[in-house]
Amino acid sequence: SLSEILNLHDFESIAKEVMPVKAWAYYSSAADDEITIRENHAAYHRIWFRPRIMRDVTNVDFSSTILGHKTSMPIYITATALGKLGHPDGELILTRAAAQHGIIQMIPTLASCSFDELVDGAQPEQVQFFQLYVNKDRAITKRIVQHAETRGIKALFITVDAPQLGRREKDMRQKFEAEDPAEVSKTGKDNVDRSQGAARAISSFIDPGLKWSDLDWFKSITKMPLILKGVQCWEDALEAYDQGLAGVVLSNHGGRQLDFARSGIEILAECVKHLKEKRGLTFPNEKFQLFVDGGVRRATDVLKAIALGASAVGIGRPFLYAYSAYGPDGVDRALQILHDEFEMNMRLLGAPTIKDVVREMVDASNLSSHVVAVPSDSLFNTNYEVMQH
Ligand code: HOC
Repeated sequence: SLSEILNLHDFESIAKEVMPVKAWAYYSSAADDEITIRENHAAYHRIWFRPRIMRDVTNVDFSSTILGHKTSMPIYITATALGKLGHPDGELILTRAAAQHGIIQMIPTLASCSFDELVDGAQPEQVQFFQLYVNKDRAITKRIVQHAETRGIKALFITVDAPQLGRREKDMRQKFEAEDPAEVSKTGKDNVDRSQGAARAISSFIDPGLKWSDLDWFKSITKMPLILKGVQCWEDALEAYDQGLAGVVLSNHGGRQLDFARSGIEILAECVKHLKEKRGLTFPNEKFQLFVDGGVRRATDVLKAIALGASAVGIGRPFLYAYSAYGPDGVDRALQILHDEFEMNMRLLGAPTIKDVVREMVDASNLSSHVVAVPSDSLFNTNYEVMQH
């Protein structure tokens, strides 16, 4: 039962047992040998805490802001596609959970629910972001972006790590039927290859021709803050800063694109160093924000990212597993667990507020050592099993 679920890993183990194979294959799959998806999580195991003592942690407050908007915890629900594969209500479950827990949801381009359904499902003051896949037909992209702005979306996260689909072999072994209930409306029903999994069927419209100079066009069609999602080295983070963007998400797309891409948390450390050296920036920074996603399963993971300079951290798959296994109650429980973990770990760290979670509280000297870590949790075991087949 749900009361036996004690951490975010548990949802994954249960989801694997109860989800339809096709849905499990799509959500859990990652590129090639699934090395990066494991590294995303394992990298956090190479960072250690340096807690401070006697700092009056009777009350701890882990509320924060993301791009100037309040959040009850320094996390957001990141974009993931095809939400109805796991539950008939799909992403709407996440919209409601975000409202209930005071956090921000990033609406995906490839949601199973329509964009308007997810905006209409939000509370009046609820903040939502939008994740954009850029269409080969820029008129469509312009319409989507301007509609998002009109509907009150507060920031546009442009995905830049997917000029071509990574090979997710678990997913490729499945067929994605035309009548699948998770079918996304935007992609059209014809001329798509449905024989090799969901991702291939839904992604043919994405433009591999996207380039830096297109940013001027984006700036001309919207006033929303622009953030690049999928930056993987300091050079590109620096370029984004120089182009006047509001931030970057240091992400490898949940390990689903380029296998052997490094973890977001490792890229974070690199970006903080180089943006300080080359532009004098310190982090967290209100004007240019760094976000991380991939492999986050514990509040301690989030606190490590915050200490290293992230403004907030995106969490994706765990919420999909939570609602696939338990419906809305699962997501509620997942967020409650994170809440409890924040409270306890901030006390133990000696940080009464998120601003007190500073660089000196972590030892990241081994972060880039690329030791193959073998964490004994379900994320590792799940993928290890897959690799044996
Ligand atoms: C070529 C673009 O984000 C996923 C989704 C959709 C894939 C788009 C890839 O499955 O990771």
